[in-house]
Amino acid sequence: MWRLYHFTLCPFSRKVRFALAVKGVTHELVQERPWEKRPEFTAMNPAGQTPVMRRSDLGGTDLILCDSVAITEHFEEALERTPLLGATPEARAETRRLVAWFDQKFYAEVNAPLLAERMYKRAVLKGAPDGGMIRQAGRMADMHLDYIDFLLERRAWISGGQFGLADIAAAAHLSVADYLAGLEWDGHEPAKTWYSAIKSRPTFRPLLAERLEGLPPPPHYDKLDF
Ligand SMILES: N[C@@H](CCC(=O)N[C@@H](CS)C(=O)NCC(=O)O)C(=O)O
Repeated sequence: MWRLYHFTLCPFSRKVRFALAVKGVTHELVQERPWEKRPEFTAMNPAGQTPVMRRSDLGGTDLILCDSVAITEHFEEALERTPLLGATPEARAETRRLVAWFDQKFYAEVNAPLLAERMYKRAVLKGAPDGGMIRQAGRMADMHLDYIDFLLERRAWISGGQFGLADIAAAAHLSVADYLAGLEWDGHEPAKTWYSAIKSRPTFRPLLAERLEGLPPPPHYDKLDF
């Protein structure tokens, strides 16, 4: 059985959890606070970052996978069922471009500042968040929602013609920003319709049910009609 070392509000962990659920990979969850830098954790991943996956029941050396892209691509290669990257080289390039968009651009411009100000400063350090940083993250989030609207006016899913890994990455990152009250959905109908469909999936519901102690999400967070 696989173990996934994750953090509830880590978007990269959420991306892996959603992908594992869609592909039907059973796993146990271990909650890890990466900023604590537990020696046993950094021994598995020298980068000290969630997510990490470990399998200890193979006999011999444990198998350890680190980094959300390496993990999701590993399961794409290892399991043929429910392909998530696309049917052609061009489709796979587009899916990978958008996974990188959310993992790099959305994370840097929206989730990293929101996590620093609303989660780490407030819930861990018990300090006051920087309002200017939060407002700037909100402005960037709005531009990202505009871009998602633009894509969904031209294709059925963010990945392209089929649901895929770019939808999973987008949903993982947006769900964290939404938990941290960083998204204003009004005026973004295509994005809203798409996210409502994602929220109704049984493979995504467990993520929406989870809470971080002392940091509740806004009331609309897990509602299908928001
Ligand atoms: N490229 C990595 C990024 C993972 C990442 O940045 N995880 C954050 C939590 S959301 C973390 O562990 N940060 C602690 C650190 O960087 O020291 C991936 O895709 O898995």
